[in-house]
Amino acid sequence: MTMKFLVLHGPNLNLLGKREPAIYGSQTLADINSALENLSMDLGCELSFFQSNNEGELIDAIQSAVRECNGILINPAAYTHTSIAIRDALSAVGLPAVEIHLSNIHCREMFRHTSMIAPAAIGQISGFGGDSYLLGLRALFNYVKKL
Ligand code: CA2
Repeated sequence: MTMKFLVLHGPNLNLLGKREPAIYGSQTLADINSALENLSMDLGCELSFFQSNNEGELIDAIQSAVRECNGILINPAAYTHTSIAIRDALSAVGLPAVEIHLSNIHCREMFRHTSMIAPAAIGQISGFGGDSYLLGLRALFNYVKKL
């Protein structure tokens, strides 16, 4: 059976490439999704994509994924540092999840050093711009393949 993964993008990531390119780069979210789509064709897996600025919608998407997906690639954006609700949703569905960050959250402000999400993820990739997502998809794919 073809593996399916949900790619979740948190708040403000819809602004990628349009604001603050010095921090988050010039790639748009559509560019990142299309690079992921290309990689998924090489790997032979299927992706679905969802971006929301709303915590509850992200949680609904995580809950729905349990019926359709083998894993989740998630950049929770600022909810990384605050959302016990997203962490609980990931723990509840029990799907393998990889936490993604464009920037290296560990060399930015102190409040970004803590991730509420990390304990519910199989791993975290942070600091490689759009490549963080591609590295994360490879890691998730290899992890699920071995299950
Ligand atoms: O580095 C990342 O991927 C972050 O998850 C991005 C979040 C930030 O709060 C996290 O600490 C690290 C912010 C996403 C905001 O994206 C923007 C994109 C363009 C312009 C403004 C914000």
